[in-house]
Amino acid sequence: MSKHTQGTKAGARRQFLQMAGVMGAGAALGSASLNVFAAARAAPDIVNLPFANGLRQMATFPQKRSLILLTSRPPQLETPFAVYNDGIFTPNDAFFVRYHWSGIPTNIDPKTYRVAIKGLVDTPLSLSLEDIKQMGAVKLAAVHQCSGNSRGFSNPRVPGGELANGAMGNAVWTGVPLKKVLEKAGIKAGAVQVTFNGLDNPPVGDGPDLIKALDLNHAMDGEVMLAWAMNGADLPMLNGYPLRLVVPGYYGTYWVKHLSDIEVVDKPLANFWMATAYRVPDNECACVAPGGKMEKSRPIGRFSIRSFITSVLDGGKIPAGKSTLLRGIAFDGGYGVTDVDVSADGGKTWHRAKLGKDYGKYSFREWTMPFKPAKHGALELKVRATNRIGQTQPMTALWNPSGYMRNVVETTHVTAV
Ligand SMILES: Nc1nc2c(c(=O)[nH]1)N[C@H]1C(S)=C(S)[C@@H](COP(=O)(O)O)O[C@H]1N2
Ligand SMILES: [Mo]
Repeated sequence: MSKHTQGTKAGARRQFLQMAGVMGAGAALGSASLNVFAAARAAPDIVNLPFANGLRQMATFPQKRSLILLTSRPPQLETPFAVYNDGIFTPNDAFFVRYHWSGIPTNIDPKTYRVAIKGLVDTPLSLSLEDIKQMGAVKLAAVHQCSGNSRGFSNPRVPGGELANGAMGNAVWTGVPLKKVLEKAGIKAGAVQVTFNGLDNPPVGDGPDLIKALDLNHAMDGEVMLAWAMNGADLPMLNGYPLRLVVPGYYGTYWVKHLSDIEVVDKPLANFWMATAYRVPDNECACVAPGGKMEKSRPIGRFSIRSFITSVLDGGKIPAGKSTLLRGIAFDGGYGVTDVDVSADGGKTWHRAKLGKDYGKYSFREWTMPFKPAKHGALELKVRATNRIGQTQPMTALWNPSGYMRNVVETTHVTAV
């Protein structure tokens, strides 16, 4: 569980200033006022994520409240964990941000914006935002989560953005099913996959542009959508304005932002982003022995099942001899969470929690459990979810070389006082 307020603020600030001194103050502090987002600015706060090198600045970017800054070029922002206790849907201004390249669009005219539907289609299309919206809107509650969410906890540690648990969020997405758009264009025989590109680009010519692909049957499942709104408002620029792909139950790497080109192709896309990056061990657990290598790999797919306690954070206090309502969230890759169990003795005994309102199988699901510690002292709270197909969370963390799909049973240390 994230200890976002671990340690004293003054102590952390001192460490941060020392770090800034080592790096050169300009590199550490000046980077938050990047010119691609002149309005972005460092908010006067820092947090210490509970792993090595976990010191982060808080920063405010356009349309965003103060979020945890991982990098400013490209913008990578993490949601402070406390936000997940505010409600089952993550506010747009608190939603995490992740880009691979700093050549990102900062200003898109919705009148001239077009998305191309091309490749193996009967009728190539160039659709405006209005054209898309007029194809009919559907709404779907779905969790969006980066493959590397929680990577910072990997042990042994792995390369990549050192994230705590804040690279996830839940929203109601409004859009048109991709199926409808592809049917309008007409898919030709021989089609195998559909590829997706966005308006962002590598800042230098030689980096691989982020293009992702879905198998044709997945693209045509009627659930994958081109979304223009989340939680009832236009997508924030940093979350893919004016149109992004939503791939319910699948990791964020497929949720291409600022869509510009959708191409139907006759063979599997084998670019860097499909053939090299975002791959997991090709076995049941998507894991290898800690520190080991992948023998055979496959593209990352559906979310592993997870659950969190949100009502009390690690290091927190709850009253002894009095009932407290523990609360949290659970989600999975789209089969539907059926059970959430809570332990207050480090996993020896488990008690079934009550599930909250069901917003659909792709949404966060709230859980609650009244809990009355009999006596004062330290407690290890644990939470474990199970889904409709019997998937559950491991007691010890699974490991893979990219730190993807973390879903260990979380432990929240609290003191009954
Ligand atoms: N155009 C574009 N789309 C993208 C990416 C990107 O770099 N560029 N990154 C992907 C990854 S890895 C993630 S986790 C999500 C992040 O979406 P968000 O910034 O809205 O949270 O966007 C995906 N779509
Ligand atoms: Mo990601």
